[in-house]
Amino acid sequence: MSSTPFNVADHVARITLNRPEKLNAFNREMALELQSRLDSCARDASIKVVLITGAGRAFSAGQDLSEICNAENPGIGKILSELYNPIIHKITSLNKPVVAAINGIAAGAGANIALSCDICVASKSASFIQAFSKIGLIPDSGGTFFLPRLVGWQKASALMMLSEKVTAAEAMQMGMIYKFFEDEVFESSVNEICIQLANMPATGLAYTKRALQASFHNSLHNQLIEEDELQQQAAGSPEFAQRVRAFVKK
Ligand code: T3D
Repeated sequence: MSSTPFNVADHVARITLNRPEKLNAFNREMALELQSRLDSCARDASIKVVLITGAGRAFSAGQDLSEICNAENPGIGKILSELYNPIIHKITSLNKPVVAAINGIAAGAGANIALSCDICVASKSASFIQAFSKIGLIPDSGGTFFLPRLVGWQKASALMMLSEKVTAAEAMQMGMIYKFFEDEVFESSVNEICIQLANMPATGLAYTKRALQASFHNSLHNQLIEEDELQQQAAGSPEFAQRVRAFVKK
């Protein structure tokens, strides 16, 4: 059985992390399969939105720790460069929105993959834990980049050093995630967000993602130039012309 089943409906690609008996901890196979799913999403123009979620009671417990103890393990340096870093690059460079639907616990690399997505929402019973410090590691998979930008340096530092678990409500309050939903309406609420995104002008969304990312390294001056360039391209898209015409007619 696939460790990341994948299906496409209504222009939304749904990728499910699927090792529920291990809380969807990443072994090598699942990490490589997720990479390949993200490549498929990049290639397929009919896909407008990508949704990543987990099977069972977890989103993902991060690296499968039993695999680290395996003699065939390629070593920590390779795990990051071959498995997690490409996942983060593929999510952030995809020119379509990626939604993380956090259905349960998200720990370690699982939590940080979630934070690298464009919109991260959670069910009320979900929780987040950096978990790395407990086992003597540093937060990876972009955690030291995303978390301080989302919640501020002090909170990020404390959450990472203490490996403190935070609830979905706390995560929303501190700006780590966009929203949480009651468990009963979580799936339908996530679907609504995805369908809404799939029906929006794709070029504008792709350039919004690009502009936000550029802001991480640009000065204000250069960011204004970036916005100017991207806005001209967005304004040149057929979607813009159609939407404005429809608005004016109405
Ligand atoms: O080289 C490198 O590895 C660098 C990359 C590192 C990236 C990372 O992600 S490092 C961080 C790795 N993750 C963790 O340290 C989290 C470990 N898990 C936990 O702390 C807890 O399981 C949770 C807080 C996530 C959930 O706790 P709880 O009480 O709800 O569940 P549990 O009973 O601990 O786990 C349920 C099962 O899942 C259990 O298996 P069993 O006993 O029923 O057969 C447990 O062993 C398994 N499991 C949970 N997390 C992992 C795991 N198995 C392998 N790897 C895991 N990460």
